[in-house]
Amino acid sequence: MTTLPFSRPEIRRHSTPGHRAAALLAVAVLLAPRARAQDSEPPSQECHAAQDQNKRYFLFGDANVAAGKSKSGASLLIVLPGGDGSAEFRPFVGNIFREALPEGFLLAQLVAVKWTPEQETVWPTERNFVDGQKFSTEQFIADVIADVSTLAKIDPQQIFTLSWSSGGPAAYAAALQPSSPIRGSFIAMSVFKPEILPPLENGKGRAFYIYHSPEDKSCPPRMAKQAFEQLRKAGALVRQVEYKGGHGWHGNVYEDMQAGIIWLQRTARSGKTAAAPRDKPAEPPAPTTAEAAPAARRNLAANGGFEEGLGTWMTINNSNNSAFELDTEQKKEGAQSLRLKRSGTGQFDVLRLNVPELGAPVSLAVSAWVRGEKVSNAYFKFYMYDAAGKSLIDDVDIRRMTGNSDWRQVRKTFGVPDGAVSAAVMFVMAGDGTLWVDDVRVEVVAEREKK
Ligand SMILES: [Ca+2]
Repeated sequence: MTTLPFSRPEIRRHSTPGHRAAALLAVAVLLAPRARAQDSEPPSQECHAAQDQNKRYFLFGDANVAAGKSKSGASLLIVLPGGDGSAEFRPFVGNIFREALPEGFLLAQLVAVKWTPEQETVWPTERNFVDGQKFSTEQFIADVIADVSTLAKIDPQQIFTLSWSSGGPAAYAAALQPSSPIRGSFIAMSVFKPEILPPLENGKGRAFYIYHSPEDKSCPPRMAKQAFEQLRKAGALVRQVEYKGGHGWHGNVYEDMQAGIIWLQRTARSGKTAAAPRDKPAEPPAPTTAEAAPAARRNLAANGGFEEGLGTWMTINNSNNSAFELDTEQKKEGAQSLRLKRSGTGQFDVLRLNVPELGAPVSLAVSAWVRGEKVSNAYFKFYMYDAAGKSLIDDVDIRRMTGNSDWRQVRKTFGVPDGAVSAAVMFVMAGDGTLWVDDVRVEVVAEREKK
């Protein structure tokens, strides 16, 4: 579980760079020819829209790669951070790009302008302006979309915003402009004040994913409910999702973000053909919370808790120095765990579970409970394969594990590429030490809608 403070988000790193790259490359070659090591920070560049130094933004992702994923062009997520909306959110937004976004996305993080020292509204708009303001956030967003469009073909049906707290009011305003380019808005922990917004009717056919904690003491939860009801009445496609923990990012942050983004993508796509009829566009509020949702998820990893012994788990003892044994003393779940003890050097040893049939998920949350004693170098990895057995994802790492640790859960969410039919979970021992594994899960976060 991750709790991110609201104003200074912590930077979550899966691993440290450096000597990791060489080891990773070797593992990649061993296990999946197409996999390659990746830098821990996603690529981003500083840009200025409309050649205006005040319209500063960070662009995450490779324009050519993103645009190449779909004939219609790349999807674009525009992020309006909360707090002071400053450049300091860049590492956190980098994590959003890496952890929460499906393939084919570019992400533009806008940097708020402080026009005067006294300015309180972080993201001023056409109707909620501040002294000295030379442009509104709506204009800023439009210029960034135009700027990114010079780098890559952007699918006009797949332009979204993600905002939280102080970013929320401007995101509502941008989406409610007449002929707004924004097709969907993920708005988290925000106030909702219709008196400073364009007419809500402008939101007809547009998607809003409203994410709010019932324990939020800073932005009243009643406003989220009001936004849901009034936007729905106005003909918008709205989903309201609650999470635990009050104001701020809590729990499985990136997973929750991804669920919202995927909903926006799907809703925007279906809205293109269905054109959102006036009286019946509404979807009931999702009864999910960050806590409740995982319990209901389908788990594709059979015997992930080793309760049936090794079962279909494969053990690959390349070094002849590893022992794979069930442990009834140390366990996280049920009666036993798997203990992988390696006492010497040699080739990598692997504990592997195949997921022979993926079905049609859009994204998967892969997790395990692990415990370590003097682990010098171990990895938790996830691969997806096409019908020919070819590995389809480049960034297969979930976590590198070293040293001593009590039971902890490690997890990562993966977007499922087109053509993926099977998968495999792997624990790789690249050095000595003892690693315990229990309660391995490959859970369906979102599924493609049945035709
Ligand atoms: Ca178990």
